Amino acid sequence: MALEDFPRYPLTFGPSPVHRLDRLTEHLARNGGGAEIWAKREDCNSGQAYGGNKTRKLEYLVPDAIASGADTLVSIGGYQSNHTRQVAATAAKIGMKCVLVQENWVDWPDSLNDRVGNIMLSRIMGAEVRLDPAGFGIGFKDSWKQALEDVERRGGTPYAIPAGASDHRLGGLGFAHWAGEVEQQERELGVFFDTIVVCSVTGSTQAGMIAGFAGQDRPRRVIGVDASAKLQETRDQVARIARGTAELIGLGRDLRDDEITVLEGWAGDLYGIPVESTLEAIRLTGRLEGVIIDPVYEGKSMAGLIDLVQDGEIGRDSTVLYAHLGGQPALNAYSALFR
Ligand code: 5PA
Repeated sequence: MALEDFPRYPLTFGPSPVHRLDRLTEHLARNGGGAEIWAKREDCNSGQAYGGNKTRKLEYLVPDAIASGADTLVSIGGYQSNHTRQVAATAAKIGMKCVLVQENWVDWPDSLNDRVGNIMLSRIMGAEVRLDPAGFGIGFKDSWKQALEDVERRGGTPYAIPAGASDHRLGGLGFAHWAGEVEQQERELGVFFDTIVVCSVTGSTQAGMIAGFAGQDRPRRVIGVDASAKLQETRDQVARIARGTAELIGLGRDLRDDEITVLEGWAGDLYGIPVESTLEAIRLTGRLEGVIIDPVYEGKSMAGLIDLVQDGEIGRDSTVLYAHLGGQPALNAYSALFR
């Protein structure tokens, strides 16, 4: 099967915007860099609850959910999960119910952590939100199985969406599609992005990109920046999903190990806790571009981009595409950082 053979339920506005970050490019050039920086904006890709990277993945899961006869989407994430907020929005849009297990993934001392931002939006959209004290982990959890069983016991039919919609057969398709979209936009803009920088945690965003780009004529680097502080797990997950997705869309060859790059150095010690470089990246991007990024994911990948460009690891002749994957609602739970 090819990617085009998989049904896609439109949840996005269409191709997400791509634009050059002029002042950030100039700033990095003054500080040792030289690469040109552009962004592709998944943070404004949809009219449902601010969109984000999961909205793209869900475009490929929704037809499967509908075909399965389900009436309830069930998923899992941290209190400030962007993913579960997008599942709630998707359920609302397609007229299904939604049950969300929200775990205490981040030991973050904000008394409104389980009330504002993403979790508030999910409640507004009618999701049943279940708080659970379990800590960070992207695997399968008992609380999640319990949620699925409860839906069945009530006479409903659940459709299970794992953390980040990643550990799912179709989880990589959204960003394989994204890769084709990039190629099309490059043609329109007359530019070629030799390097993509993307944040990785549950892995199917980067994995989908890798599988999608692997089928294109011109090679490029997809640099994943780990934000989970569990590098080996992230790497394994990206590699596994990239290979599964490549096979699913009929790439016709194995992915090489050198096509799978996940770097560490910007996550700090813990998932969800920003470090100095995260905060600097957030302030810099805000002040130079008026672009807002979050302290859990995009602030960490932007910190990676900044260092890689300034150190020359991404060369002066490069044209970089920063994948802005969304996530700003979580900022509301981090207000103490910006007083
Ligand atoms: C997330 C994930 P992947 O999980 O596909 O690797 O994407 C990482 C990522 N940027 C990057 C933003 C804004 C994200 O929300 N978020 C998760 C969530 O529960 O929100 C899946 C962890």
